[in-house]
Amino acid sequence: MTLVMGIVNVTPDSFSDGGRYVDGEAAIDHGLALLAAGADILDIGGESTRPGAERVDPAEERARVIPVIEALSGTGAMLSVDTMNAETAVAAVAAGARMVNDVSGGLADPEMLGAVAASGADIVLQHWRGHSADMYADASYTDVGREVLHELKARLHAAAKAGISPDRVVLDPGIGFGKHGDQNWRALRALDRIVALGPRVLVGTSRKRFLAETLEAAGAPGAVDETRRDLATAVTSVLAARAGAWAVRVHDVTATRDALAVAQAWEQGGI
Ligand code: PMM
Repeated sequence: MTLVMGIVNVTPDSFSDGGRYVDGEAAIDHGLALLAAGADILDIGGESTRPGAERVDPAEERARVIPVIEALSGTGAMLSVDTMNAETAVAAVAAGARMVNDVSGGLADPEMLGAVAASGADIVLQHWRGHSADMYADASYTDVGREVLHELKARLHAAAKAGISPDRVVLDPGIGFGKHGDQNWRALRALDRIVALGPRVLVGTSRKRFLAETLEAAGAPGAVDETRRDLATAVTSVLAARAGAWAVRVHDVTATRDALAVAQAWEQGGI
């Protein structure tokens, strides 16, 4: 079954958890709660990538995430660090992370691919066209699916050249990163072609703006609150699983686990 990656943001702001998990103790508790809810992987990040967000000083980023990784590594859970900084990635692996989730696919820090190669960790290479402060500057495509596919293939080759074999790579279409509204849906239509490249594939749609826009356009009237975004995320998780995704990255682990279990029963004709 598709794995569920629970999100632990150790930041004062993010796409959606604004201010709730700023302190380390709360982040550790949140990580434990996600594991209790059935998360297979925890993704721990100290830098917001919300559109418009400014960069965080790498030393501050490490001060946020390392104690949380150290504390959660005692659980034996698979931990991933959400960072674009090579030094943070190396420190996180030393603290117990087994995977580096780089939303820039190794583009933001020229040291990243070499550092991960040497660390022995796996790496998530996400489709990315620029930092959050100016995320939409390059959001123009003639064929989103083809371009995402092509650019991910280029990152896969760069990783191989740095000494990271494809079995250590996870590809991610980068939903919400340099993509407006429907561009996200078109990138998701390319998921089976991304899966066909060979490496594992991760999909992150959780609570993202394009889901709210879709519900506003087509769903029931009224405010699109967190509950409705989580329900929409559970649906995209099932569809990502059906397209062959190895894992989905979500805030609400319970909703997605439930949706995946129901879809599996449907496909198998029983539980
Ligand atoms: N999305 C966010 C942060 N990190 N990492 C991967 N691999 N894929 C994503 O889609 C992704 C990510 C932004 O979401 P958040 O601020 O709500 O965590």
